[in-house]
Amino acid sequence: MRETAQQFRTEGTIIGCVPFGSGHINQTWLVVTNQPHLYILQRVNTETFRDPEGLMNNILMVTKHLRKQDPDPRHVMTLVKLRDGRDYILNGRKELWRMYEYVTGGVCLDRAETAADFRNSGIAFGSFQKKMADFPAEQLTETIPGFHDTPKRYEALHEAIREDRAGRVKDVQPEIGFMLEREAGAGLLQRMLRAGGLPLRVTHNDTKLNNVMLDEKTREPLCILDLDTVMPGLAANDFGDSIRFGASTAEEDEKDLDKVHLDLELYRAYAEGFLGSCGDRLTRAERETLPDGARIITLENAVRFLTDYLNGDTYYHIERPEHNLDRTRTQMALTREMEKNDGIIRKMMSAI
Ligand code: GN1
Ligand code: MG
Repeated sequence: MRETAQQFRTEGTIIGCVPFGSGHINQTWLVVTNQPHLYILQRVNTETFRDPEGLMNNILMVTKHLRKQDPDPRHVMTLVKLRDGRDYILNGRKELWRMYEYVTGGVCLDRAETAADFRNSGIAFGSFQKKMADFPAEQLTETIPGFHDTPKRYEALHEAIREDRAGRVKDVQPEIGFMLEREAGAGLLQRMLRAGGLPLRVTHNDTKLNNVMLDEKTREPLCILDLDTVMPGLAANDFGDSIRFGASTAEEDEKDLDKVHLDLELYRAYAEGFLGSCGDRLTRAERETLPDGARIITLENAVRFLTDYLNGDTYYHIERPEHNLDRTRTQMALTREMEKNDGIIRKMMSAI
């Protein structure tokens, strides 16, 4: 790995590479040198991202577009070139390696410590969307086709149930029942999109709180991380995935479900930040579907985690045998609370 890191134009000599972050798909290391400079080295999962060139082109175009509007190096991810001038390594084994400058003095949170932190992440994702609004979306590769096509995620669940590769179907009947009861409603946003009722935007599609970096001291938003899934998508999904992850009172893989609740104050704080920075760009239908986005993407994540559990844990990194099942259950608990509080949420949203 150090040999790989050495191919990039780092300042100083590389002393070591330490595993870093909490991503479920790619592998990430912090690269330490004998200079103050730090770097992030990543091996991108090319089983998941089947078009590595398209993905890296997206990132090059998107970071360039963002940098044009705000050149502060702490406000946008900066790729480090290779010594031979290339932007990334794609080797004969189809491994994709890339390096970023490490943004110093920033933090990424797995859980909001205060409502202000979460509001700031809403500002960050809202302004990301606003800055990307004039970018021609058709130039972007769809890095994972159908990524937030919820009915397609359901098809994968049905296949996993039919095949029952890990022999686990018998153990998760209540969870399967939960998903099936909600299947008909899960296609709402896709149907609206196809009927021309919602516009396609350039969206991030993985707007978890830990994908935004805040200033360690001031907690002001610095930059948006993980641009692998930036592609044409729905505003409601970006809003929704943030709520799913950050408005929860517990982490995504909490085992004790009594701890997992939807925090409406956090929900409101995020909505204020997000709408404050891009609300004027949204159509009325987009605004109205934001709570649907939150509920459906939470359900979608539950479906995806359960599918992976049934397939024998082949997609997400796991650290314990029932990790994907624990994740499924937290997402189910949050989905239920979003359903139960739908009226209150809509009232709250229309007052912002
Ligand atoms: C994955 O790797 P990470 O943690 O950034 C996943 C998201 C899920 C998320 C759940 C490419 O993101 O879609 O919502 O896990 N990314 C991909 O935590 O599948
Ligand atoms: Mg990600």
